[in-house]
Amino acid sequence: MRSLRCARMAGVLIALSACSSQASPRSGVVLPVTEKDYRITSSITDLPAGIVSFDVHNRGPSTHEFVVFETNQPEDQLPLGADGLTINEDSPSIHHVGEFSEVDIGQSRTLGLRLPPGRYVLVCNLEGHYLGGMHLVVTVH
Ligand SMILES: [Cu+2]
Repeated sequence: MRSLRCARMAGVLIALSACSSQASPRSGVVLPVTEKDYRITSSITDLPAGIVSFDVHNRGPSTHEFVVFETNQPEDQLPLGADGLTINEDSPSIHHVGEFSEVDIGQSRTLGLRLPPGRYVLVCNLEGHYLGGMHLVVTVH
């Protein structure tokens, strides 16, 4: 849902692309993430600090978003915006780290981020999707 953070994201985004033909070796941890109505799941929720590749797969049945926040807030109590349906991504109690604003049905996209130790919450912040249960805590040591 956010486009103004591009400059900030550029600092942490690694040159990784699911559709790149370049044979750049993957370093760090690959974290498989599955999104579907209305859950986010991963087989890995604890990982070492460093480069993390989020392999995000949308199993539908609708388009989803993928957003990474760093926060100590309980995963189901992130601050909502005025609409009451989406997280207020500008709230001082959460820190926007990176995102895909859209992952189409059936699509897989890889988001590379350099993550320092901390607690992260992965969400889909489309209207109602977060409230529906699309959040997952990942701890980086
Ligand atoms: Cu969603």
